[in-house]
Amino acid sequence: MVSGRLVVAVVLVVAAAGVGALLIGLQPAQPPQTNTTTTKTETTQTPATTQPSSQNIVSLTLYLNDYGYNASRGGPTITAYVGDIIRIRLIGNSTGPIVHDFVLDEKSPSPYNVKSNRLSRGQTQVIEFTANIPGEFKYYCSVAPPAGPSHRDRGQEGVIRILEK
Ligand SMILES: [Cu+2]
Repeated sequence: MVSGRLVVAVVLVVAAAGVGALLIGLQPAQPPQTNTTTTKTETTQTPATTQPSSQNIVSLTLYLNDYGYNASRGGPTITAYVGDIIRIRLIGNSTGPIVHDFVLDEKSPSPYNVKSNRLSRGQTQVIEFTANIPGEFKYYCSVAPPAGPSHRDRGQEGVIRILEK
């Protein structure tokens, strides 16, 4: 009956080996080096650096008629605040060889020195200036024929008001 014992012993060894193998198998495997190098695609959100401009633009169109602005006499009252940019599109709209302009200068009287070209019918010019001095002034046409009344005397002038903020 020796062979029977041997068989039991062999079985035990095999069983032990099996348990060992099982234990090895149960060993927690090294966590796989998942190479997830979290490549953070930095979406650098550049903040909008649009500095809000506090400078307002007062924009208007004036037809240079005989003998007024947008009219046959006088002109619209232009109102702006100190610091505003005044942008005026001038359109020549005279008859015949007559020319007109837009002037805001010491003769207005005013502390400004704005003078457009003298425009004939169809000619245009955009003038722009900063309303940096408050007050109420007259803008006018400086054209004066050698004889007879000047355009201003004929009524070609208007009021511009620059208000304190
Ligand atoms: Cu004129």
